[in-house]
Amino acid sequence: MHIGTTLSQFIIEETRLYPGASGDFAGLLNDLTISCKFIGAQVYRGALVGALGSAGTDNVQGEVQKKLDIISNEAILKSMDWTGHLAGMASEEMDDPYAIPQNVPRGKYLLLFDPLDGSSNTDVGISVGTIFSILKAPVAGRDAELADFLQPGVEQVCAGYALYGSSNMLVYSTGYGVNGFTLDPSIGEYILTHSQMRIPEDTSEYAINMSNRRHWQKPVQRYIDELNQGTDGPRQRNFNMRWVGSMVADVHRILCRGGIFLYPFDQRDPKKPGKLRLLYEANPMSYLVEQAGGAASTGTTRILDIAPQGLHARVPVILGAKNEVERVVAYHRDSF
Ligand code: AHM
Ligand code: MG
Repeated sequence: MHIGTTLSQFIIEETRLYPGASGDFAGLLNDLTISCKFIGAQVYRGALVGALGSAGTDNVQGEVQKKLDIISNEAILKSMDWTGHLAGMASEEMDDPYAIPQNVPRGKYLLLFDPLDGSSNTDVGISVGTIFSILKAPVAGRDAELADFLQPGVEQVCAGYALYGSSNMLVYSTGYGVNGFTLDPSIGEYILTHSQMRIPEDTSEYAINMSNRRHWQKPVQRYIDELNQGTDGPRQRNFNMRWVGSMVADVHRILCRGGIFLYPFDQRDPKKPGKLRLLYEANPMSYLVEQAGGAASTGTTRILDIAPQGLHARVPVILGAKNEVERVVAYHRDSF
């Protein structure tokens, strides 16, 4: 019996790949993972500590906030704001970027996060997660401004998520592939369990909220209709559907056993070209998916190339198995 590679060990070893690294980044990532242990613990205690249910407030997107949204947001802010590694933070749960307290030195990184993605699922015992994206501050050592956060996803220096599922798992990438760690609650450490996760180029499994079919554009309707025709249709084989409704869980499944995930453009609200937010949902997940050999597109544009229009900008998301994503992109090209 031995402990295995701990996340802290792995982070330090990986940092050695970056000559001249100061250790700031390793410190930042280590601190962030402590919040993920804390949030996981609150999610798992759930009703025992009165953490389920709504908080009675709305966030900037007009969505009802759950108590756990607020607990998770505060946990990350408070465990990260004193570290000196950050010039600013931005979250799904806050209208504007969060300013680092006056007495703390300004660091060289920006942290963007969705503190509890899929939180409407907490009340019914379904997996949820924390998504994060780390950028370099354009100017280190001063307070970050809104414009500093509006960098395309290719600029991310790290992206990842914690999944609070049947285990608490931490999955991240700094550009050298994607690695997954499972929390061993008996010692309170994340241990490397999923080395170099890869997404096969082909798949027979897709994830989409089918109830929105009537709102989609033609290329996505065509793609999904063909999958649903199974052996009788042009794909000449059967496809299986899974939809957890927590992006972290749906993407985690794709990193573990392949698949394609779509939250496409839909025509319900012209002000919202999709449901998912670019900076702290689509970008970090697209980074992970590309690092694992998959692809991520809006249907017409590579997600990581998009110049963000605002902190909470939304985009259509189609990601996962490369050949399937390319097929959906080709259907878009054919129809416009
Ligand atoms: P949230 O950040 O408010 O939780 O919303 C994002 C979630 C994603 O995790 C998930 O893929 C999607 O919303 C599910 O949407 P729907 O309820 O339309 O199926
Ligand atoms: Mg979310």
